[in-house]
Amino acid sequence: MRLGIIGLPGSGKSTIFQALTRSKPEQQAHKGHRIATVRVPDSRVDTLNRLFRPEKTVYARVEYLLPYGTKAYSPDGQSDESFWNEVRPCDALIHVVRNFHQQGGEAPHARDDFIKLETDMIFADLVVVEKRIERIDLDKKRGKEISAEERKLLEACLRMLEAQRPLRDDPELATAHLLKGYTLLSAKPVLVLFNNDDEDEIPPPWEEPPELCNPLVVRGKLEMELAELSPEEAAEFLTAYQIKSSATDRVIQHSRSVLGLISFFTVVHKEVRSWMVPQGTTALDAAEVIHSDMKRGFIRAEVLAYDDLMAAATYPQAKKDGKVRLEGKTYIVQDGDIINFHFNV
Ligand SMILES: Nc1nc2c(ncn2[C@@H]2O[C@H](COP(=O)(O)OP(=O)(O)O)[C@@H](O)[C@H]2O)c(=O)[nH]1
Ligand SMILES: [Mg+2]
Repeated sequence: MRLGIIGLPGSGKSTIFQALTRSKPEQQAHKGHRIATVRVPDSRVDTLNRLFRPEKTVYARVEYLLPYGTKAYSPDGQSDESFWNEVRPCDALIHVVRNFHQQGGEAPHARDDFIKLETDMIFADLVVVEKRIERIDLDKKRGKEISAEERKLLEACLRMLEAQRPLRDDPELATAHLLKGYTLLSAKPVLVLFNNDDEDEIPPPWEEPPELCNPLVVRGKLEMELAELSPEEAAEFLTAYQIKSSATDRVIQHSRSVLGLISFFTVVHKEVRSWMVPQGTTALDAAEVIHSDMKRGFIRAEVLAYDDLMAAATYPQAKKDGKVRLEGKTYIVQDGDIINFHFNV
């Protein structure tokens, strides 16, 4: 899962990237976007570790992408597309909105800032969709075969975007398979992070919030300082500022639920490992996440639910209890499944 960090210049993207990924500040010489991966904490993996005592443990990871470009607005109102192009391949976006006071005193105007970037995103999609429709119509005129279904979907996108609505408001349209290749920005799930002052935990005033995108309040600067501390110092810091869990954990857990992701586990070759896949993933597609050979040579999946393992205490006991099931290609993987794929290539 790759999450792209977007926001107006000065909203705190770099600060939050550093907080989330515990990475170093930007180097002057660095050109291009930055990517850092972070492990997804999961207490079930810790428990499996105690039970199986593997030599190696691998946690599922999320990737954060910090664009290199900035969303600058030139005086003629032209906006630079390179910023958007950097985040197009991401699965979801984290929209950082300034809700802290700037040095010198400018008060935050979170709502306006949010709408400004949101509008820009919708416009960027509109350009893509219009161009594509033109192209299809031209092809049709020339007697080429076109996809009427795709044309219809694009038309539906056009209507929404022209009404200034992000495509994510229509989940079916936003996830339509035929539109995947266009990497439309407003179709991606969004998490809004209000970047607050150190002493402030309150979301910004918002009279009529748009269908707001899973907002979370973080204190970027504070969290960045927290990320630089040793675990012992961090624990003291958390208590002092009454922070229950760090932004890193909250953002990950939140993204998981917003994106509808579930975890399954594998215990093989002395390795316990967690994997994240979208809800509704079949056993066959889950196998492919591990290795394309596993999908190609798929025979069956041996599945044990995490809770059943906990109830039985050991794998052999769970097997005796009849809790270990053999499932086929179309089985829908459930959160917490421990899966042993049988395959042959
Ligand atoms: N007070 C305060 N300042 C912040 C916070 N987050 C970022 N800043 C400051 O705002 C400025 C812009 O932050 P930066 O992360 O570079 O924003 P970017 O342009 O979106 O990458 C820097 O001077 C930061 O130190 C915050 O949560 N509180
Ligand atoms: Mg920056």
